[in-house]
This record gives sequence, C-alpha cells and structure tokens, in this order.
Amino acid sequence: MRKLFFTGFFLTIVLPMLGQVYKTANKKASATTVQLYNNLFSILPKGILFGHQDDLAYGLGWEYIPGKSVVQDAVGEYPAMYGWELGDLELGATFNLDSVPFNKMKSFIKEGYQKGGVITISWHANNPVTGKNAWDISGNAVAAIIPGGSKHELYKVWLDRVASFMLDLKGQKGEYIPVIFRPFHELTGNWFWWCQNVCTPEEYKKLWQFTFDYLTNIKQVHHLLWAYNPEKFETEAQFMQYYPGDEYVDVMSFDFYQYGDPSNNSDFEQKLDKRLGILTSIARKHQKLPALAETGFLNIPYAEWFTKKLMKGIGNHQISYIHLWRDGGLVNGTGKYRFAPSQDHFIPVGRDPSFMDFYKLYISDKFIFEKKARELKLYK
Ligand code: BMA
Repeated sequence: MRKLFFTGFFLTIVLPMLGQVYKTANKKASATTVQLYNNLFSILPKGILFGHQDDLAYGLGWEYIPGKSVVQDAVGEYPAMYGWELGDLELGATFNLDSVPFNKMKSFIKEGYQKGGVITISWHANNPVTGKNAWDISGNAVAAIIPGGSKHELYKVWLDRVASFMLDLKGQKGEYIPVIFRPFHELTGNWFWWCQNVCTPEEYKKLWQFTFDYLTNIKQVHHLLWAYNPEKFETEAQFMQYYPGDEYVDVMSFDFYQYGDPSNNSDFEQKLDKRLGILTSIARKHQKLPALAETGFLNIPYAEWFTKKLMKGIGNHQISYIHLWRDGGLVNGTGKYRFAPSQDHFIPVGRDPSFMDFYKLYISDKFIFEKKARELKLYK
C-alpha cells in the first residue's frame, strides 16, 4: 500500500515537476511533439480543450471565408482544437470525401497551429479491396492490407500519400506541426471496414502496428501522436480488446454521440460518465492521455444539450479534449446539419435555440478555447 502510494506520488506529482516525463510512442518524436504531449498532461487539471471538426472551412450557408469559424461565430472565440479529415487522400485526390481541398486544409492546419491550437486528423479511408468508401465492410479488407495480404502494396502507396501530406505541415520556423492522428476509429462499431465485426483483434493490431512502423520508421514522420479510439464499450476489457499496445499509442479516446430524445431519460449522461470513468482509469494506468474524440447531438434538437447532457456527463472527469463533429454546410451537397450551434436560414426562426446553452458551456471555467490555449503555450 505504502509502496503504491509512493509510486503514485512519484508518477503524478514529482515527475511532472521535472518536465518531460510522458514518453511518446514514437521514440523519435520531434521536440515540439514531445513538448505538446507533456503540456497536454500537465494542463489536465486546468480544463478540457474544446475542438470542432472542419471549423475554419465551412458552416451552415458558407464556405472558405478567411478568418471565419463556426465556433468563433457562436461565442466570439475560436476553438482550441481543430479536426480535419483525410478520406480520399489515399487515392491521390485533391479534395477529401467532404469536398475540402487538401491544399486549403493544409493552410487551415497552419492557421490553427499559429493560433496556439491543437490539430487532430481522422481518416475515413476507402475500402482497399472493393474500392468503395469506408462504410463498405465487405472484402476482409484489414486482412488484405496487412503484411502478406493481397493489397499490402496498395496500402503502402496510400501511406506514402498520408506521409507526404503530414510532412507538408510546417510552422513558421520550419518545425513540423504536431498532429493527433486518429486512424481506424470507432473500431468497436460495425460500420467501417476496420470494425470489430469484420476483423480480428490480431488483424487490427497488425494493421495499426504496421501503419505506425511504416509512417514512423520508413517515412520518418515524427510529429504524430497516435490516438486509439473505440466507439461503444462497457468494460475495460472491451475497450482494450483491439488495443495495439502501449508502444503504439499516445492518446486513449472514444466517440460518443447523443441519439433519441434526451428530455425523458438520462441515458447519455450516465453512459458518458461511466465510460469516462473507465477511460480515465485505463489511461492513468497506461500513462496515456484520455480524450472524448467525437461527440455531439445531430442538429441539437434539445436546446440545453450542452449543459444538461454533455457537461453533466463529463462532470469532474479530467480529460484532455472533447471534439464536436462538423457543421455540414454547403459542402458536398450532403444537406445541412450541425453539431455546433450556427446561425442560418436552415434554422427556422432567429438564432439557433441551443446558442445560449452553448454560451454557458463557453463561459463555464471547464473548457479551454483559443485564448487560454494560447496563454498556456502548448508548444513551449
Ligand atoms: C462522418 C459524416 C460524413 C463524413 C465523414 C468524414 O461522420 O460527417 O458525412 O463524410 O464523417 O468527415
């Protein structure tokens, strides 16, 4: 017991005071990346970084207006985290699957980094066997792209393209911009070709490990922090079933969305609380950064969702960041929908009804937006 106490004290109090103690999975990670990683740990007690997908690119009724941001429009301040999506990059396309041009995406990434924010990138890669999109689960695609598989060479070409994108992300001093990379997410679902219903834990782990080794050791990409990201799970064992290993992961996270009518039940906040409890405890044990990598309530039909559901579920859990999904606007003709409040003719009368509630989240001292993130100097 006493020994346990001293180990805990040493790990959580003494070591952080000494500076860089949290080792990145990539032993050759750049100094800026190691710095960010350690800073994210040390600011855990100070609040949760607030992120939004495609925030600078578009919102309801607009796209690519310099300086414009969904979150900034809503609360007067930019988010602290910016999420971007690589799907279709692997094919050599110039636009991602949501029609965001990759060259614009690179500028937005630089812009967010310049503001002191954190960058995270997901990858809805196409099915390498059928050539259809990420949601096509046929063809045993994971088995096909790991070493020895019939599409392994093709997968290497895809990773070459991911590497050249990443290696094009540089700050003003020529330093690489650190990226929290979150490939093969929501693996405990059943909708992507890398999900648990269409690949074994061994195959998934091999895919992850190969991807890590190839980008790190062959392509020399040393500015990624690797985020492992199940969707549903009820136990630690379920969370860990596809976990590729401590030497391949920096961030432990999950995705969790609200569905149904939250006005007559507390399922969402209870489940969120429970899962965050499991997550933070595993993350502590493995010395990894805990995060809620995707969340939201499509079109926010419950105006007090942010405070009554999301914030309630988060409670006092110390996590690094939460990330709302995109406000699909004009882009890709996919129709309008939103996860962050927005003002637009899509919304029947006046302001987004959830706006005031989102503002309450913003002014609560729980979350970190642009200014505080900049003050915290996450890269120094
Ligand atoms: C999904 C949806 C899709 C989108 C994909 C990648 O959750 O938003 O419309 O193509 O993410 O951004």
